[in-house]
Amino acid sequence: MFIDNFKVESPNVKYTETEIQSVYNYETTELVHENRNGTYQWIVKPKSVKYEFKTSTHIPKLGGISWATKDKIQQANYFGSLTQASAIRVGSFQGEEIYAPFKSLLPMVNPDDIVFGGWDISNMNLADAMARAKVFDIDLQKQLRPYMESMVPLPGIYDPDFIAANQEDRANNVIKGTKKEQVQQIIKDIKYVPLQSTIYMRALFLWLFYVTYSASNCLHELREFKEATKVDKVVVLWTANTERYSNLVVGLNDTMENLLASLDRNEAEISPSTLYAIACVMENVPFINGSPQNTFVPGWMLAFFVTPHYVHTLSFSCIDATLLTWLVFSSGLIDLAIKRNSLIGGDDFKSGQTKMKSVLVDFLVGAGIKPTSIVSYNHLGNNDGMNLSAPQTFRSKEISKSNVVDDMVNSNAILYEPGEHPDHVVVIKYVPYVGDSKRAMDEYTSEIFMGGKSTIVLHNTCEDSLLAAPIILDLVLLAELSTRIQFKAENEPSGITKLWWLLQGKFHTFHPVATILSYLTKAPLVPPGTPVVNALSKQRAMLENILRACVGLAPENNMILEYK
Ligand code: NAI
Ligand code: DG6
Repeated sequence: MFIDNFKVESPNVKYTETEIQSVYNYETTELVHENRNGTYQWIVKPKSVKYEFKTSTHIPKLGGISWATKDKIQQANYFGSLTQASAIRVGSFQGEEIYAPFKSLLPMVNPDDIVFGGWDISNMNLADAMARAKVFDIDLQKQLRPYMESMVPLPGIYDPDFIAANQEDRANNVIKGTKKEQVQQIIKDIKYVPLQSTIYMRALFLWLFYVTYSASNCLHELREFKEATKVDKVVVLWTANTERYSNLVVGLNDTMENLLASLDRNEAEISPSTLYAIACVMENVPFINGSPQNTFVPGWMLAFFVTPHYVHTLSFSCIDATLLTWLVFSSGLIDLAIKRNSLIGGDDFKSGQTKMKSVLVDFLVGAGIKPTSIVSYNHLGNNDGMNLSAPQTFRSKEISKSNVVDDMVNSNAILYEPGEHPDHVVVIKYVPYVGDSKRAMDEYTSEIFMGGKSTIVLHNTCEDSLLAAPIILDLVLLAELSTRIQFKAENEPSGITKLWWLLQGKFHTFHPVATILSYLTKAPLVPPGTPVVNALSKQRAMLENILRACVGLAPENNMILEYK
């Protein structure tokens, strides 16, 4: 049975005019490695931590359309969106399982209410861009054209060093000036851009999207912007071309101070995506990177102690380099986002092949089967495929597609020796004729019982853009939602994020590096020192269970003990 929505009645949950408050007992474990009677043992202690959550129910402030295809009259839908088209189990009623929409868990922005705007280095209006993309049926395109032809992107930040040379012809709409001036222009755009008229959200795809709704951080300049657009929060999402990787350079982008000083010096190694991200963080506007490049330039660097109190990186001097060396996590941009408590998330939309991989490998390893070779091949003919035909941009994609089975492999030492890993190869070819209809072919070879071998082959043909658009939407909706949730724990668990919590005082928001978005990205960005989880079912459970906690519901445990 399916219900539209529900309300929780519990002494642990209170619905007020402005928020939902919940008290939640987080049942977890604490591990201790102890010497007991001369031998070291792992002791697992069950542990309960009391949390309090509060979620603002103020939802910051597009219709129905149908069109003829050769098969039928098609209605617009949000298929492929976790928040809009998936369901959660609420419980059992008279022997029947009851499900409700995922979006009924907590108040979320209705995607129909999103107002879009954005930047692009190409000045093509969205109606022409839609025709050029050749994704939507012609009848739908005809209906959408009147709404889209007046929508022209704002000039974008272009740096030919970061994307493929084959993109140069498109770059006719660019912001001039130094990098700092470009950042200032983006900030101005966020504040004052007169967003285009309300349009059918369902029509939008494959453009550099940005934006929408609420950032309540008050700048009085925002008033003009809000009045013009009737929005009160803005979310920016990078879905522009894949850039090459930026180099992590000591003194350039390793700390917040160095990054901002490099901006002042107009340093060449700051990519356009990093510039947009800086502008957003400065304005406390959530920024999500939907492409594979390392926009936030995170990395581990060799450092050394000069005194017990100071850690210096190697660029400063090598006088004391003989002293203790140390690996330190560095990212000027993550540093900036943490200091300004501004949400950042990424990297790279997880739309098809990788999603399948993070399910299949989880299933194989979880079943005690040992994947030994994974070969993922795809070809496509859209502009993304053309840009990825350059080795340096392909490399960014290769990296984000390659690390997605690490946590599953590392979870099973019965199958894998320490450091052992399946052969994993990723190939992408540009074949213009197939357009947006991407072909993805995968071969998984595994070792099974008594030296046997099992080979699974998958072939998927699918419009690339139609997989990505709902994910873009989910990222924006969930990022916005997560800025409205605050929580505190009775005893804050230890760990790398502890410092963050201490800075926050009592109730605090999630860590600005939004791991809550992991389900939607190939290479989830996590706070320094936090484990990366790639297994799709775990990512979904994490997200669903956190939202359940916000309304005082226990995590979905699938035990169904009442029927056992
Ligand atoms: P696209 O090439 O059709 O669109 C990218 C747009 O960005 C172009 O209009 C281009 O002019 C513009 N652009 C390039 N550099 C810019 C800059 N610095 N500032 C502003 N605009 C700029 O690409 P598509 O297919 O929309 O993909 C976008 C990104 O999303 C790519 O990085 C792609 O790898 C990633 N992605 C796409 C998926 C999908 O479509 N299924 C899935 C996963 C990731
Ligand atoms: C080549 O693979 C084009 C890419 O941009 C993909 O469409 C995108 O990365 C999707 O990857 P996946 O693995 O999530 O299907």
